[in-house]
Amino acid sequence: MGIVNVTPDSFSDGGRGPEAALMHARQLLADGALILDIGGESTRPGAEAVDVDTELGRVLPVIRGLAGSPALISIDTMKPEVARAALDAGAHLVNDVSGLRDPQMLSMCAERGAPACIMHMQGEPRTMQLAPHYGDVMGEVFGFLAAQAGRALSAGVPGVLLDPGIGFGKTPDHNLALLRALPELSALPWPVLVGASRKKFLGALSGNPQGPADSRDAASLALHLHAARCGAALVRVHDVRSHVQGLRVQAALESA
Ligand code: HH2
Repeated sequence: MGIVNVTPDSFSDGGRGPEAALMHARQLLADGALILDIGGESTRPGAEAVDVDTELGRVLPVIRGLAGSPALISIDTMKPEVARAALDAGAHLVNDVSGLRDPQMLSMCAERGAPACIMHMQGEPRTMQLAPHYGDVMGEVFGFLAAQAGRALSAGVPGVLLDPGIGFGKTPDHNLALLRALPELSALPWPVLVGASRKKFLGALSGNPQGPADSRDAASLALHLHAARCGAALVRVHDVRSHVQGLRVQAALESA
């Protein structure tokens, strides 16, 4: 899954208006992305929320511009109004970092027959990194995901992906514990998505704590290869080209 941020303020790869974002989306497809995740609101720690019209003004031209391309299109939003309009414009999947906690998002996905990515986040983006706290991080995160999957499917959502939400209300230790436990999440009956691309904790882990976000691509690939070995079905990434190469090599080694 290739990341297409149509935002001025994403922690990486923002600053593109709709036209430049559309060109970027086409490049990610040429690089081998299967799904494009289009987002018009940054969810980086501390980000301010944007209103529905602003978000729609960013994402709809990109989704419409991709009509007729072979891309599967995912809309990265927490707002049911944005998700609905994106589906009307041609999106196929709703990627909700708040994990369908809003009952209107859940019922809208069910009514529209749209599959959803359910991500775990403790709190909300503005404050989630101030003091993340868990009694039992795996139990709480995986328990939330399984419960939301059950709720969504029984409400009529046709399919779900589960995402542990790396960096969303989590310390580096929480992220690592969840990543080490991915085989447990993959053992549940739903496909798993992991999105750690360029996230800040990778800087410290890889001995590059001060570098810019795009200097963390090799670290991102190492982490996502681990996720794929642990059963993740999808990885959400900025640098599609290097991930396609790495995942192909890993798949070739495994098939031998
Ligand atoms: N991470 C981000 C945004 N959306 N969706 C899922 N399912 N999983 C993630 O880990 C995830 C996500 C944050 O990354 P990015 O879009 O690059 O940054 P920003 O939110 O600043 O636009």
